[in-house]
Amino acid sequence: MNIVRFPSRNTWPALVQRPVMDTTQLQQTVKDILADVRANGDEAVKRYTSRFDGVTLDNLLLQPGEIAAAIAAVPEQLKQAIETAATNIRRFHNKQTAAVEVIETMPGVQCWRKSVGIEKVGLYIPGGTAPLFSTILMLGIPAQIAGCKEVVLCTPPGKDGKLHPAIVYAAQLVGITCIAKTGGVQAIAAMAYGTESIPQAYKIFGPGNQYVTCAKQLIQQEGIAIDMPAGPSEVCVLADDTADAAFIAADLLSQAEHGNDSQVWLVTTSEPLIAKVQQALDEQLSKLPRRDLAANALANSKLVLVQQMEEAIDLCNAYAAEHLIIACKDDEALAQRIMNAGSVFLGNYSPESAGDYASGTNHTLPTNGFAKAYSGVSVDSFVKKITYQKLTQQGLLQIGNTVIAMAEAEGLDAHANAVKVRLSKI
Ligand code: HSO
Ligand code: ZN
Repeated sequence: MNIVRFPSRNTWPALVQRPVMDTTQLQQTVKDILADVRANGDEAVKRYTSRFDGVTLDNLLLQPGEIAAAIAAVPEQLKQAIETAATNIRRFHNKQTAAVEVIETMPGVQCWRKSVGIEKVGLYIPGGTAPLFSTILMLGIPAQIAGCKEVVLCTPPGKDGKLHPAIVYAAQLVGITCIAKTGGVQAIAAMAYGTESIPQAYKIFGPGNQYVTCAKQLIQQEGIAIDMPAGPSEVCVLADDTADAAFIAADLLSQAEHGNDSQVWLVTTSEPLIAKVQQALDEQLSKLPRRDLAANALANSKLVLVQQMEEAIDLCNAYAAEHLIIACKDDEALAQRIMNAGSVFLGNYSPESAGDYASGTNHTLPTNGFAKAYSGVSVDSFVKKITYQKLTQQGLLQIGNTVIAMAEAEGLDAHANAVKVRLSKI
C-alpha cells in the first residue's frame, strides 16, 4: 500500500481522486446491444446470453420447478442466516415510511404528500466471482416495503444454465416473482424496454461492471430512472492509537477482496499504527482465497498519516467514502463531524461486514465521492412522492389575490383567470 505522510491540504484534491474510467470505447458496443434488444426482444437477449455466458436457454424466466429445487439446495444454516439478516433489514427499513400528514397552510387550503411505490422496478445482480445474494435483500426488502407492484430480477446464469441457489432463495424470501436468467447489458436493456417474457421497469437498481453501468447511464437518458452512478467499492478507516491493527487490516481486506479496483484507505494520527497494520495485512492476506484480487486492490490503496484528528476528519470529509469506519476513542463525537460518507461504522466492534450483510442498514451506497450529495438506497429510492391539495371556497378567497398578483406580474393572465372565474362565483 502507498503510505502518504502529512499531505498538505493543497494536495488533497488529487489525493482523493478516484481512478477515472474511460467508457467511450465501450459505449458503442453497449448502444448496439441496447438497440438490438429493443428491436428483437427475447431472441436478442437469448443470443447475447449464449454469446457472453455460454448458455443456450429455451426459457429466460426461472420456472417453478427450478425455484423449488434451488430452495431445497440451500443449507438450513444459510437459510437461517439469510432470514436473520432479512429480519434486521426489514426492521430498519420499515421505519423509513412516514405517515401522511395534512398541512393547512391557510384556512381552507389543505396540502399533503403521499409516498407511492414505483409500480415496476428492476433489480440487477451481477454474476462474476461472488454471488451477491445479500444485494437481493438490500434491494428487494425496501421495494417490498415501498409497495412496488412488480419487481423483476435479472442475474446471469452459470455455465450450467442455473442460478446460485441462495440467489433464488433470497429472491423468493423478498417476494420477487419474476426472475430472469440474464445479465450484462442485455439484462439492463430487457428491463428498460421490456421483452416478450421480461417485464419493463420504470427504475433499475443494482451493481454491475463497466458495461452494465454504462448501459444504466444510457437508458437513464431515455427516461428510465436508475439508483445511482455506481463505481468500485470503497472503505476508509479513520483510526487513532486506540485502534486494533488486526481489526483494521481485516476491514481493509474485506473491501479489497471485492475486486481489483476496490478503494481502500486508512487515515490515522498514529505513526506506529501504520507499521502494525501493514504487518497484519501481510499475515491476513496470504490466508485469503481471494488474495490476488485483494492484493491488486491494496496496491492502489493508501495509508495516510496526518498530524491532528481535526485534519483527519477534514480529509475523510474530502474523500467522502462509501463506508467510513471510525476506530477511535471518541468515535461518537467524531461521527457528529462527518458530513460526507455513505455509511458510518462506529468503534472497534462495528466491521463493515456487519452492514454488508445483516445489521439492518443498506449496503447499496454512493461511491466515487458521490456521498457528498447522494444517499444510499432506502425505501425512499423505491417511491415517488405525490403531492395533493384541496381548497375550499374560503381557502380560495384567502389565497386568490396572492395568486392573481403573482400570475399577472409574470404576464400569465390565463393563470390569473383560473382564480378570478371562480372568485366571481363565490
Ligand atoms: N461491500 C459491498 C456490499 C457487499 N459486501 C455485498 C458483501 N456482499 C458494497 O460496497
Ligand atoms: Zn462488502
